[in-house]
Amino acid sequence: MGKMTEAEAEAVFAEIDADGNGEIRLSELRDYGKAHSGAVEGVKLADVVRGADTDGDRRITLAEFKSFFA
Ligand SMILES: [Ca+2]
Ligand SMILES: [Ca+2]
Repeated sequence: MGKMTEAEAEAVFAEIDADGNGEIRLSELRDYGKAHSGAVEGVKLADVVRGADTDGDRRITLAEFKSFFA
């Protein structure tokens, strides 16, 4: 999508990944969404889950996150 630099995407990923295990679970994304009006950098969280989770395991790795946002 090219909305962020890789460094920005990494910083946002770390913010959402509340337990720091290197994957964003849906519950982490939901918690983040509650605090941030349901959007990350203007992208709706529902679209993040649908678009960023390319292997369909319902978790978003840093690599998936970066390829979606950066
Ligand atoms: Ca996590
Ligand atoms: Ca995934």
